[in-house]
Amino acid sequence: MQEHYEPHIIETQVQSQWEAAQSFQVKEDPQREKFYCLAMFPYPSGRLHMGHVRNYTIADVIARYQRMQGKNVLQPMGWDAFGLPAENAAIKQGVPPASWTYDNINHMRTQLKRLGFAYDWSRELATCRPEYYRFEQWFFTRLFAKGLVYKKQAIVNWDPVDQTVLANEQVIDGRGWRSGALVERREIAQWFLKITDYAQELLDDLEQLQDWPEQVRTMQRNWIGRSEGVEVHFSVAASPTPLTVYTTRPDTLMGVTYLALAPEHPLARQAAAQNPQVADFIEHCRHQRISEAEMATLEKQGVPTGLEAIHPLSGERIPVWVANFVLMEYGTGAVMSVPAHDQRDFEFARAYGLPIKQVIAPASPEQTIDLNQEAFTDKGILCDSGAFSGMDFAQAFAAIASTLEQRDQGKRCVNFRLRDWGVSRQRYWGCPIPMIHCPSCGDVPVPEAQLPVVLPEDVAFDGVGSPIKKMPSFYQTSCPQCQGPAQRETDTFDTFFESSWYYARYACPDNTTQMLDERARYWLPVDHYVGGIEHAVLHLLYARFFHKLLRDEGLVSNDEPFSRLLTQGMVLKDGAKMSKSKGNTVDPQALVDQYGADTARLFMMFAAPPELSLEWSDSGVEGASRFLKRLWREVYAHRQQGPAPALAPNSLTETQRTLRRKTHETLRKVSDDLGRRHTFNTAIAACMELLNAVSRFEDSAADPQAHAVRQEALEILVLMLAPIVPHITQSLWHALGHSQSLVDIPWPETDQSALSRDSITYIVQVNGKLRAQIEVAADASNPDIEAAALADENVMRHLEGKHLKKVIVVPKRLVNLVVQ
Ligand code: HQ5
Ligand code: ZN
Repeated sequence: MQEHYEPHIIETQVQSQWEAAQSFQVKEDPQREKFYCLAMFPYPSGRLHMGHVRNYTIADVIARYQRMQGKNVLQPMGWDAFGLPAENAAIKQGVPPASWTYDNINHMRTQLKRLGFAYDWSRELATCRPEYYRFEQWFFTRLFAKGLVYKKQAIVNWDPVDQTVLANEQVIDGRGWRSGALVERREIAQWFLKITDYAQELLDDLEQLQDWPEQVRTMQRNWIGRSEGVEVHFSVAASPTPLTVYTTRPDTLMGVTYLALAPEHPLARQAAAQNPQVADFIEHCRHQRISEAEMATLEKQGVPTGLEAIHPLSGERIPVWVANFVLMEYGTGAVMSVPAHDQRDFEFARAYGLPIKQVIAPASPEQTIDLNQEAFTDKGILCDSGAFSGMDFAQAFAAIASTLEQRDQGKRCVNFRLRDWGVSRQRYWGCPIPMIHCPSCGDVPVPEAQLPVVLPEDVAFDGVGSPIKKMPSFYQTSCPQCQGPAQRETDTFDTFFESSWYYARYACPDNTTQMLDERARYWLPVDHYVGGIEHAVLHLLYARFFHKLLRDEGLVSNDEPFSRLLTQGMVLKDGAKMSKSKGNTVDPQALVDQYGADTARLFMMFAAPPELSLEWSDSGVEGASRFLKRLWREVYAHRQQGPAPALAPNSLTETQRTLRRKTHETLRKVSDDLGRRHTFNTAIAACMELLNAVSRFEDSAADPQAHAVRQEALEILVLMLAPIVPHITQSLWHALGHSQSLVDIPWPETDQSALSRDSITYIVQVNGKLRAQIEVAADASNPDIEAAALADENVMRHLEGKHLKKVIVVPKRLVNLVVQ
């Protein structure tokens, strides 16, 4: 053993031992309990960020701990390789997206290996490889055959100068990020997956996910947004078809004073043909790309169409407006407006002088409302609503819905806020959508035998449109049905398509003929998934949806992909998120170069519990490094005294027994912290305390049992720290006299007999209130315990002037004194 801790030397050595022994390659073994641990795979953006290091360290600690529990642990790694960053870099640096991506993968793989993560690298995958994406192309054609895929017109951001579609993040203050041109809304045909068919199941199955953070389940629940309401049909004088709106507040129907249409609504277009003011307004809205998120801050604008609708119950004529706050993508693209009972409708009505009609009064007479100031949005009692006046919300809902249904003017329905998933991207660096458009047969899927549709990687990329849209050798083809000339789809998939099933493909990445095989049924579901909260909704919802699609295709056998989820907090510096734009990043490479991987890992795990944000601190890193050096020194000094004899637990001195007790108490706590609570920071703190106790432990060289007790303490300490700092512990394990690799050693067992104390702590209560804690001998009799309780000073104070009625002794726990 070297006298000094030299992390770089030992880390390289240990890593090559793992590599030579293929320590982390795993096979299916039905005899053993499996554990599938997964961290969200990275975009190969260039170099690792400190956030990646944290994310991957957390997962690695869990994986290594579970392996020590004897489980067959799978922990794979791969690359979420398609997407916009590669295109942006290609424009900036003039390198093709493919080579930029592969270079980054190579660099980041080296970085991950340097950190010592226990990955089964034989399963590595990159989503930009045809070996991977061919199967999602095949799966898409299966979904098409089942009617779960359809094409419809949808709105995109259009840059009129670059003649290209922009992603939302490429639109800055309404202008194209490259050209600076005012971005327009444009409708183009795009492919959609019917996630709404699974909305109810996606909602219901959240109940199964008890080991997910409640926050994430709530976010998904809200995103799915199930509501019960009524569809109401308003007939419109100039239109043969009625105008349909959806409302969750049919009780307010008598308070409707106008209707509002989305600018893209067909009736709005019809009005625009007659009315130049409407046409101008619709044109104006084309330049406002409004996401739902922006809606709250949007200035509400509108114009009257001149059309009038007939109120289904009162028969009154009410005006129809076009308004920028109504989205065509949501509901029916038209809403009924009740200014007295909806704040947005209220503001709009005030701005445009539309009537405000109260139809709901507060249920409680104490509640005062002021409809000159704001809408009254609570549920209450109906007023001024004809036959419905006096009803509460539930009664009015039922009565109004039934009336509408009887008259064929509406119907009850369940609505979801969730929209179908638009998967088309007008981008180059993505998986080609495997469809062919034939002038006579329409949209035809690419036949299985012709898959994959390979994305050409060797292209000139200038950022003005996608190269494959300009490449006849790519898009010209023949129709699989009629053999006539036809055009390939040149759009590519949203990259969430690839990340929706990668976790399953790790089970069988080498299968060249099937998307998934029986190995997926062995490994799935993922037992522990670790990743950022930014994926709480989209990625995690799409993956859950995809899993159900895979199940319905017979490819997996359970309902949910991820049994347990841990969302780690951010890495901050000076209180702010580390980011390039803020210029406050710390490069993990520099950290590893200076201190080694173990210090980086230890710092990450010690500085905060995993769910909370972690504040970067140079002194924290120093502290982690010092601890490892001290651990090394302690083992070195210990081994200088030669090998330890066998431990004889029954012939120990008091001091020796105390250290043993500390060792096993620490082990019991750390097992719970790592295995159940996932509070790695408190586990490390306990290990630090144990090392302190070892340092303080007086062991006269003359007593061989002292040496044995310390040997045990150090061995257990090394084993407990192994998941967190796997390199130094592997070295120290050998130094402590073991030849077997540490990665094959099971988690140590707590020796209950070492825990038994000579004294027991009792709580003393007076009339149920805690008044003292006393130490009594483990073999003390009840009268002894009683006497000790009564002798306590604080207890005596509370007994003064009182009469002791009864003493209750709960063995090993408490004494309650009942007084009057
Ligand atoms: C973090 C940072 C950076 C990253 N490829 C997708 C992705 O987010 C994941 C797919 C499953 C959709 C965390 C982040 C995520 C993991 C990979 N991270 N802080 N890739 N500054 O490269 O915590 O939350 O951006 O879990 O690292 O991030 S990624
Ligand atoms: Zn055809």
